[in-house]
Parts: sequence; C-alpha cells; structure tokens
Amino acid sequence: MQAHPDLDFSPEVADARAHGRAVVALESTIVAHGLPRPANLEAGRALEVAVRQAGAVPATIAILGGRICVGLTPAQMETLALADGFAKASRRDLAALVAKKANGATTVAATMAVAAMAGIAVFANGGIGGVHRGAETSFDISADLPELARSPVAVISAGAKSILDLPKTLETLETLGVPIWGWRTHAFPAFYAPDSGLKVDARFDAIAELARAVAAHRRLGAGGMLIANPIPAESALEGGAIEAEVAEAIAAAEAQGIGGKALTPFLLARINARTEGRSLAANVALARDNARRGGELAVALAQSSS
Ligand code: PSU
Ligand code: MN
Repeated sequence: MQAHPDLDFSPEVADARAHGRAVVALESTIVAHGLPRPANLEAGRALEVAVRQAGAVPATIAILGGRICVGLTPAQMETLALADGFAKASRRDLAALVAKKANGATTVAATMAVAAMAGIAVFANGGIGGVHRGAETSFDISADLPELARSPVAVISAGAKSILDLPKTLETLETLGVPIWGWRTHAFPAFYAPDSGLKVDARFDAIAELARAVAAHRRLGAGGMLIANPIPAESALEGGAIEAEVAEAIAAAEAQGIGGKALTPFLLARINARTEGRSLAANVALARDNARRGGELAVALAQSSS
C-alpha cells in the first residue's frame, strides 16, 4: 500500500500491513484525556496486549510533533500518557496539528479517519461520543457520529455512556445509515451497564458471521459500523449509583459554563474522581474486552480475504 505523506507507521504495523496480517486501531483520547494518570498508561498498554492475545497487531493512533503515528513505540505510549499539552483531536483538528507540528490525542472520529487512510478496517475503544443531553438547545452532537457515516471502519465499543442522550444517539445513527450490531446481545449497552433498554439492529453470535457482515457492508454500504459489545458481567456496575453521578456531573458542567470540546473530558474526569476508581476499573475492563473482540474480528477478516 502506498505511503501517505502525513502518516508514520510503527515498524510492527508496517510489517503487518506488508504481510496482510490483522491490525486493530486503538484511539488515544482515552489514554490522554479519558482516564487518570498513571492508570491511563497501564490501560494503553493493556489494550495493546489484549489485541495481541487475539493474534492481531495493535495500532494506537496519535499525533506526535505533527506526525500522525499509526502504532506507537513504548516510549511514544509513555509520552502520550504522561506528558502535558496533548490537544484533544477530532477530525477537524488534524490539519492544524500537523501544520503546527503539535501533539494530539485522537478521538473516535479522528481515529476512524486515520484508520481509513491507513487501510485499517477494525477499531476498538471504550465508548463512542454521541448526542449530548440537552442537544435540542446546545446542538452538541459528537463528530464521532458523522464520522461513523463516513469512514469504512468497524468500531467495537461498549455502547455509550449515559452522559449522552442514548435514544437520540441511536436515532441519529439510523438517520446517518450506520448499522448497530450487537455482539451476542439484542440490547444496546450503556457502557457501565450491559443493557440501556434500547435495541441493536442485528445480533451476531459467531465471529465468522460478524466478519462476513463487516465485509458485506464494506462492499455494499458507505461508511462505518458500530459493533456493540456489552461490558463483561463480572465488571458491570449497578446502574442507579452511576446515574446519580452522571446527573451531578452534568449539573456541575452547567453551573461552571463548560461546553464544546471540553465537556466530555470534564464529565469523564468528574465521574472518575467521584466514584473513586470503581468506574475506572469497569472502564478498563470493558475496553480490554473490546480490544480482544476487535483482534478476533480483524483476524477473521484477514483470513476471509486471503
Ligand atoms: N466517552 C467515553 N470515554 C472517552 C470518550 C468518550 O466514555 O474517552 C472520548 C472518545 O475519544 C470520544 C470523545 O471520541 O470522547 C468524544 O468527545 P466529544 O463528545 O467532544 O465529541
Ligand atoms: Mn461536542
């Protein structure tokens, strides 16, 4: 595959691409802005281990000194987790960060955009962004949703946090033509909890069948797919307690006038701090499970196309 002038592939990812091996993209906002230090560094490494255990090669995506890195060295992963000053980078931020030779941590939207440029078909993360509560007045809808309609990447996540309006998020994905598939579930998961009360479009119980669906959508459709993998039962949190913290965090953001791209990191940090690590452990557990499933899916896709 032809080199892209703005992308730097790690040696391992370059080798995997050259040999047609399975690769799974991982985002960097979860490391730089989604989890507290030093758990974020451990989590960034653990997600890569989970992808490897499934037989695939991890490609964590981040912008370092204006270079869009597809796959990080261990030293680059440390910089991402521990250095200050990483911008939160969505799709629209990529070009300015490249021009300014700056550092950026990619959201779901930006990670999908880069994965598509790099020819990577599978991307695992924790949860996606979506339609925020109160969007009817704030207009705050994550760029992750239009990106799902645009880039042909299968995103494996544990649904979305209830900091969002989940019914409006699913309605928007329907409007955008993005399929939502459940891995061994009919229920759309709500991040910490396996069931939001909402339904997915189709359920898949076998990885080979899921891989056939991904390959078919890449032939027939435009854009990406959302694969919802519920949090493992032993890690799920009781809904009521988290719900109260979500409501508290949203009220605090309003009182402090926090909006725009700062809103999601503010809500995540506040909920993490106030639940003293309980939500953190759940967050890491579900993201690792998604990384493992992503690895299995990428391996199945690579096998079916070779
Ligand atoms: N939700 C989470 N954890 C996260 C994010 C969302 O539970 O880390 C991050 C993801 O990188 C996602 C981004 O793409 O926040 C969405 O930000 P916004 O709402 O500003 O689009
Ligand atoms: Mn927003």
